[in-house]
Amino acid sequence: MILALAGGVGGARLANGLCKILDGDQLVVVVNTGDDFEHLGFSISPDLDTVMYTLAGRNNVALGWGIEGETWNFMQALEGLGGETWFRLGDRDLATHVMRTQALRHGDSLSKVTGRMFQQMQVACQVVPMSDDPVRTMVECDEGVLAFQQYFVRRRCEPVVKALHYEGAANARPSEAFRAALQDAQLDGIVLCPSNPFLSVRPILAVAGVEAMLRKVQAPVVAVSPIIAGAAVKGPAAKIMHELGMEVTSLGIAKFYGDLIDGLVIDAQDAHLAAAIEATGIAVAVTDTVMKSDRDQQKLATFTLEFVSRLRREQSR
Ligand code: FO1
Repeated sequence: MILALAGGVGGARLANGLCKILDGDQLVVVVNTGDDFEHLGFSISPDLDTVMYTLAGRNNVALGWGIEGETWNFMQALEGLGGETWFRLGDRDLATHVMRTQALRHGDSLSKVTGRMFQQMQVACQVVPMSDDPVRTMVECDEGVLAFQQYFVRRRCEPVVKALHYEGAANARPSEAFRAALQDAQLDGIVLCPSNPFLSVRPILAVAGVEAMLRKVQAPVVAVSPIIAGAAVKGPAAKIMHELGMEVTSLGIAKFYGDLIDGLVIDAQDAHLAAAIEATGIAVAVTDTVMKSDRDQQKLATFTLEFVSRLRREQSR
């Protein structure tokens, strides 16, 4: 069984590759909920939705979020009434937020409503939120402390980041399925998807007890670097690394995760960094990591799982 930690576009793409090559009961995908917020009366879970739409083959590729073939009548009507339109909710996407909000108000957990929606969308693998308790990523920047979506969407990631805080994480419990996967004797490996390390992976690791449980896992922990040739494929990962004084390379990613990971998959364009990364005690595997098509996603997923198997064989020697 494989446990994958994901959030955002890169994470959703690798999770999709893993979901396509593994049987439904062989994969648990845990998704960041630090980006979640309440807006216009709705409970919005952007990363869960990006993963759901991607795994269901319904993601809006051009936008990188939301549903394909989206229309915007609701937003236009809201604008006409003088409502808040900086965070765009498409007409189709709106149904997801209505369903989630209704279920949460009714007393269902985020795990429960997420499970139901993934089932309705006929996604085979298990996808769960990192926690059913609220965790909110807060961005300490040159404009003060901004709630995540204020920084990300409203301010277009322009403010200079000084630090990130995951409000509520210290008191949040991992979701039941997440905890069970971390403690499962059948766990063969953990994959940290090429998601933004600060905005997607760290919030998951910050949930109470998660990092300690992860460190106890015998199976290999492998990350896929989201940085290629000094840039992020998508999003502000490179900008944030630079602002936090980190080296914007796969070596910087290796140092960020440190001894939490056993291996790092890096892009062929960064092959020259392999020796320096291995010198930190982390094994390296090199391949093309850009995922555009479904085929790219499955190829990278297969490569990553082979790397996990190789590390497991080496461990047992
Ligand atoms: N991202 C934007 O850049 N602008 C938006 O208006 C926006 C709306 C939106 C609505 C629903 C949803 O699930 C995601 C949405 N996103 C939007 C994406 C989202 O804010 C970020 O991509 C993630 O939080 C970062 O992973």
